[in-house]
Amino acid sequence: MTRINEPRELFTRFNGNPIICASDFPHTVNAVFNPGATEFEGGTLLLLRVEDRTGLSSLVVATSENGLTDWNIDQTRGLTPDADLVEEQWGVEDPRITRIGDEYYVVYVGYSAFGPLVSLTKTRDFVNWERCGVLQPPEDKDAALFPTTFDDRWALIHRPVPNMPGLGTHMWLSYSPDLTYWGEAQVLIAAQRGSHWDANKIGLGPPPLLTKDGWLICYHAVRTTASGSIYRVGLAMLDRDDPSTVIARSNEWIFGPREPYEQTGDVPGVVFPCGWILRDDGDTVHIYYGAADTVVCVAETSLATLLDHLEQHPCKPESAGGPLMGTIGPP
Ligand code: M1P
Repeated sequence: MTRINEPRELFTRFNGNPIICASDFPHTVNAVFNPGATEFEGGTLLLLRVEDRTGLSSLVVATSENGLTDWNIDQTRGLTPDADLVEEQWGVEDPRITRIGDEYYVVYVGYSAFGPLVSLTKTRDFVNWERCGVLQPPEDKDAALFPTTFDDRWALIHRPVPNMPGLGTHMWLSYSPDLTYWGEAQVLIAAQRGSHWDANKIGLGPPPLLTKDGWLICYHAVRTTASGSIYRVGLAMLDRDDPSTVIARSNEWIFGPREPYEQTGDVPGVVFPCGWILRDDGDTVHIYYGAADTVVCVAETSLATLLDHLEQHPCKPESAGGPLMGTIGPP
């Protein structure tokens, strides 16, 4: 039976959701959410954001053979904030994992006393880490690397926050020859204005996924209502050779909070994906997300469905003054 007001969504939630919660840990944990995801040693590895009751977060590994059930939390693997680093003074959060060769590059939010910033670390085994430093100063979040270079430059999508109210919070793209020095910063996708689902504040979800049509990205948008914020997810496509060129952007959100575990928790009304995996059949996509900043969940879709949706639901230029950028400037 269809429930009242049940929207048609492109993703099917796993009926065993939530797949990981605080009570799965042997010690006191406040919340576990916003995991990065990758295939690792023949299974699925999640890098969980685990917030303890001090309020600070660290990153902990969980693995599963089928990516859905029987999660093994491995507290010997993960990234603990380095108390000697000012950029991790208040914890590490929201990892995005990009595999490059045999290494896993993890872009994460370092919570410094000067504000949240974007940091990079890399690993081969999720036990030993090589920190690569701060990529973007505060306030900046929601960042991930592309797995390839463009004209010998690495590319990073990130989300700086302007320190003037009312200007919106948008997704940016920056390049680097060496993963240390970043420049050529440019707005990639601007938040819309007014009543659009993705008005005012947006940010990247999982790392870009290469498809036949280009780099598929999903991003979250925050809608402010009388009852609080709603975090929903939409799609965009970037040119395969020039990721600064946005080919398409969906005009509607495709995944939003609905289930009780998404509506109840520390921050109700939040779905926040940081990882997705395209399975070996080349079509099945598992998206891993934090729900209500409290638990970890997974949903499934097919790549063909996402590509088709993007094609069928383009953002109309006139609705935003431009499909991609036209929202910047005076209201
Ligand atoms: O509470 C929802 C999310 O809020 C922040 O995301 P953003 O800055 O993109 O709005 C983050 O703190 C995130 O961890 C959290 O899930």
